[in-house]
Amino acid sequence: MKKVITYGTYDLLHEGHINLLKRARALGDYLIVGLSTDEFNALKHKEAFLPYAQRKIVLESIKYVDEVIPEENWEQKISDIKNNEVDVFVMGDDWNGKFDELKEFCEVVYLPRTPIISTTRLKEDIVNKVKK
Ligand code: C2G
Repeated sequence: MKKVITYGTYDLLHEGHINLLKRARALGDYLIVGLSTDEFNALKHKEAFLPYAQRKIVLESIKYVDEVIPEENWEQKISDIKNNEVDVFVMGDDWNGKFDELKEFCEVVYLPRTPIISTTRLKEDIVNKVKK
């Protein structure tokens, strides 16, 4: 079984997230998502609109996702890859090159981001709509 792993906040799920998960899953037979905890998001200077528990429920309902584990720090990727016998690490190419050190442990694939859409933009659009 070829196992794939990817990481992210996956807040306010949108097409860009789904496109990434779909393509990541297609690279193997089993997809694990390391979902950023609220505490780790604080380290990323990122505040999710939805708490971890809700983001986890949403991710686990997606047909491309086989397992969700907590992402609590930057350093856990190597142990996650080893402990889960991961063959492929995938991220969107906004992270291009940032995780090349993982090439020692598995294949590293950066996939083109879906243009335009982002959680930040969604939040801005919602605020602007409500103001009208
Ligand atoms: N993504 C994408 N296209 C978009 C938006 C996001 O392909 N329009 C991808 C990102 O490249 C990432 C994944 O969807 O691979 C999740 O995006 P985020 O939730 O924004 O993840 P991020 O905050 O970048 O966290 O250790 C890695 C970090 O946890 C990544």
